[in-house]
Amino acid sequence: MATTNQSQFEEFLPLMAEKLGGDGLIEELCNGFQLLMDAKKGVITFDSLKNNSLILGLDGMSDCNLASMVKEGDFDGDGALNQMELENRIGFRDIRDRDDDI
Ligand SMILES: [Ca+2]
Repeated sequence: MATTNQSQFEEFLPLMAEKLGGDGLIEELCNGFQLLMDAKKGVITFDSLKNNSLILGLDGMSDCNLASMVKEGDFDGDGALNQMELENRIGFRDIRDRDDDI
């Protein structure tokens, strides 16, 4: 059912890497977690991501892509991303490799 979500998320990463550079992207996402999270819940939800999407230049992302980003990274199934889930989902080595290609 969620088979198409993966590719949407993967397309989003090089987009950000292009804007920020590989190292910048990692730094931004780690720091960005604090900015992107729902302050009450301490995790990133679809709503908090959408509300703060301008911070990371994601205002061009569709609701569908934002929802996929949360859903794909949500390993424990609580419908939100904690920091560990975010970092795991990003895959640091992947981004560094991609950055060389860009
Ligand atoms: Ca989760």
